[in-house]
Amino acid sequence: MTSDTPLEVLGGISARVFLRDYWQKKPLLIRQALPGFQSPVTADELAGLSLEEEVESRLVLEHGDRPWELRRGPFTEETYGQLPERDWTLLVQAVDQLIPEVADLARHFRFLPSWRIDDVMISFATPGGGVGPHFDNYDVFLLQAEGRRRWKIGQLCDSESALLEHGDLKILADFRQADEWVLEPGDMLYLPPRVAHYGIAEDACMTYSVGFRAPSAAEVLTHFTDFLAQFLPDEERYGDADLEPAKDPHQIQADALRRLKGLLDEHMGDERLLLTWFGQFMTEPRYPERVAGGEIEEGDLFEALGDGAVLVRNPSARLAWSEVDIGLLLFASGQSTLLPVHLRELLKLVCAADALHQDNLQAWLADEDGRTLLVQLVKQGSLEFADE
Ligand SMILES: [Mn+2]
Repeated sequence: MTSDTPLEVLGGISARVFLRDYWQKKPLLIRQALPGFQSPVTADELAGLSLEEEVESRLVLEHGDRPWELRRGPFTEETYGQLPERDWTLLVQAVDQLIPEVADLARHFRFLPSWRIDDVMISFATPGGGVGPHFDNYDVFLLQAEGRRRWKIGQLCDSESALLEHGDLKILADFRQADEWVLEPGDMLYLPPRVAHYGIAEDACMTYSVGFRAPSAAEVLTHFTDFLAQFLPDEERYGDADLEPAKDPHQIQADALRRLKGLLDEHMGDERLLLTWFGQFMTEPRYPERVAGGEIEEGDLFEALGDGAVLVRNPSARLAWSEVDIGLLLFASGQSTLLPVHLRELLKLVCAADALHQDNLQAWLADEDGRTLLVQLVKQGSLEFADE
């Protein structure tokens, strides 16, 4: 399969054409992107998840204690007993980390970098339910999983766009409709960042939102400079050994600016550090407490593998790899490790394989660097034993 192969999930267009014409540019409605799609989660199971302490969930009631009332989970059985018949939505975040069949959806999006994917949020709405007209700063694929939802899309928004006076939800004061579709199970709508959208349940319905992450420019600058600063000793300062006699001692002259720019360029231009920071930042888990790991003896790990144990990626872990002048970098849940180039295939395996076991690890179990890496990933929590 090449990037020019027509993809059913993109309605028969290729990854190349999608990226060129739609990605981050304009919406794309894909009828029957996943024909025959059956939600692996029922509405009851989704409500069940929202009762759990560690699960991030919200309810939006259009006619609650106030218009567009937002409630945050965890909820109780009573919460659901007291809800009206219609016009409310339950949203549960990161269901892909809780239900493996939902995580499997990621395989349909391999034409995009996996480290750009944030999570799969699932929403269940009663008839008339919706969260109001709004925009997001992220790309999203909205997959209709059950029932029908009417999606209206509108204008391109930004932080200047007028919002309703509402503390909790960012609802647009002004929605200028451009298009409207009713999505049926298996249909999918791609929305680039900042396009106003408004989904209303036609009947009880469930929608999967495959959301992407992209750092803001402000985040890149503040986080990268914080990261850089840890490597800079206090004595490294603005220096002006080339100072010329001042014409006016009160004036900051152009040469001061030139020295500052030189200082910034010297550090900000370090590509290896930039990549290291970026890989760590993009693989930071959404819920770090779920990537805890623990102590394990190297001998015990390899004995278990020899006895048929299987390692899988922690569903809350994030992994990516890259290449630098002095070797390979593996990014695992916010940490980076510099590794020798001969581990390339192992890194790919760790990032992509459904399971790691004696058979596919064979070549690496005799390699000292490979063994060290596997132990490190288990201790760190990015890899764990599959429950049999
Ligand atoms: Mn949205």
